Amino acid sequence: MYHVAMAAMDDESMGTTASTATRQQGASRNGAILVTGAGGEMGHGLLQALAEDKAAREARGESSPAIVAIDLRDLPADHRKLCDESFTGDVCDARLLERMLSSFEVGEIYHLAALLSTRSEFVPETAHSVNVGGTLNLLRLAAEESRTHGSAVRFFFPSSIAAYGLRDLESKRAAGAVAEDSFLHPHTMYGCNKVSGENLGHYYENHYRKLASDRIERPIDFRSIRFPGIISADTVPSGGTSDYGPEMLHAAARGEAYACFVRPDARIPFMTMPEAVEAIRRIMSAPKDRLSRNVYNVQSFNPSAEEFLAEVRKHFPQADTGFVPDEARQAIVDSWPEACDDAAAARDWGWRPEYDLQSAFSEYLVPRIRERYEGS
Ligand code: AKB
Repeated sequence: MYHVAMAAMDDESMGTTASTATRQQGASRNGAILVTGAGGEMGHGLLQALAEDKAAREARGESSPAIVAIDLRDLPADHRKLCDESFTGDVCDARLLERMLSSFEVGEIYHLAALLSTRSEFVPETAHSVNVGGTLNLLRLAAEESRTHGSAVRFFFPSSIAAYGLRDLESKRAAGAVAEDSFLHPHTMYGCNKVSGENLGHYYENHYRKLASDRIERPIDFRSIRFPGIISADTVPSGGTSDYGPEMLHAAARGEAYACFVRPDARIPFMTMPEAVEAIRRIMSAPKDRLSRNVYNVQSFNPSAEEFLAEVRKHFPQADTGFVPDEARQAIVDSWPEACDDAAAARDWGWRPEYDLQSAFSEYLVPRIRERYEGS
């Protein structure tokens, strides 16, 4: 396990690094699975899953690619121990990616690095640069790697319900559970970035360099899930607009007051983090000929904010939670669907929720959260 700090380097230190990391001409590189944004909420769960799969393959005597992580910040130790090498830096930094490629031949990518919906609304152009520019960097890297090793690079792109844009609350309620090809007019830069990422993935898989005489067919195998709000017992998200769910629960568990920034009737789909990681595992291991599309919906439950609070209070009766709607953030939530039709994911790659709202609390969230905050 090595950690290579590549963040914010000046030319001298980059020079030093370059001398050791110049792409090995002719030497073989280690096969690798690349995870960007590995230090985030989903990154930890995904690294754990990948490390488990790697250990299982090695226990069977099978060779297994290295797990390589990139994040803007140094990975926490518990993340770092799950991967073979980690790089600190920006996925928009082509030189960082080049130096990673000097040691590793990438066959699979999980591109988690992104600015979420709320934060992106304060710096929309930066969000575009990170969310779309970073994705383009990784797609190009994948296509070039495919040309090098001759196989399609399997590419996971986490999209979001933010890709949808229901015109208003009445339209949202009338639409009910939306399917993948409808209402794709996002109201946020983050949502625009997710739709862009989905379209870029489809282009790189099917049409990359369409007119070039030396184009290669299908350099990547692009797979994407439009995640709903995700609730983790281990981490509290930041910068998202679906954060009110996890924030409300974690505040109650810590015995802290919480002012929920959406109305009591606000309703969007959610799932737990373990379910999200399992969904990634499933879609990425599905035979390509089973997949009828690149992008899929999933959801586990879709409570209103007041139904969510009622569930919180079953376990934390003292929860000091009020509703203080933030009009602007509420408008974002009102543009997102109240439910997602996930029949295609169920049919094509066996998606099914592990929990409903009640069991998510009783079997996963509350036991883990009590352990985290109460040590019980
Ligand atoms: C957000 O709230 O921005 C994200 C999302 C729904 O994609 N959690």
